[in-house]
Amino acid sequence: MGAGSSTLSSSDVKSLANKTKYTKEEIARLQNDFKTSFDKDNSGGLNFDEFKQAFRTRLDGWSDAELTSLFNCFDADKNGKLDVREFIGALYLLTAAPIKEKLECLFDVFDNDKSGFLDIDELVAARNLFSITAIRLGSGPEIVESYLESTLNFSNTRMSKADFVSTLSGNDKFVRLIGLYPSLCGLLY
Ligand SMILES: [Ca+2]
Ligand SMILES: [Ca+2]
Repeated sequence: MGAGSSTLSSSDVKSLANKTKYTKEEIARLQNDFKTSFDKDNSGGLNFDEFKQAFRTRLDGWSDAELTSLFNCFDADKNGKLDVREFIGALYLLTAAPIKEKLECLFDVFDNDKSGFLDIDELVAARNLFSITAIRLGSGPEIVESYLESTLNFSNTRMSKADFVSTLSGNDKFVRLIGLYPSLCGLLY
């Protein structure tokens, strides 16, 4: 790693373009934004604070514990910072990725004990965040509550990842409610 981690090789660009469907030009722009706007200390990676700053618009309302868990999902090589590949992967997941991929990541964030199930405490934490976020983004509290009651209710003592994903992936309503929609007006963020 080190100095090279804010630069992408041509095979990196190719594999990112494949996975994310970003064009090579978009990837070049993201790489430039990463260097000039987000990696403030020029370390070649975003530390936790830089990550929070970079995604503050979408993730306002998330607690530090939830953000840490999300950060760890994106930090594929577990070195405590997001290099440019991990950053582009994170941005893709929070915006343009298929709903299923977003939900799998969210499940991992809330499955605190990595048991493969959301137990009641974890489900409560997830519902709280989703509710706060959806209301902050302008949804009416009653609508949000009734939607969450019809999807993430507490009738089961625990919820598997497969249930979580299938329950919430029927349409894009959920990811829209919590702000993880593809960017508007052709913006990448
Ligand atoms: Ca990393
Ligand atoms: Ca669990």
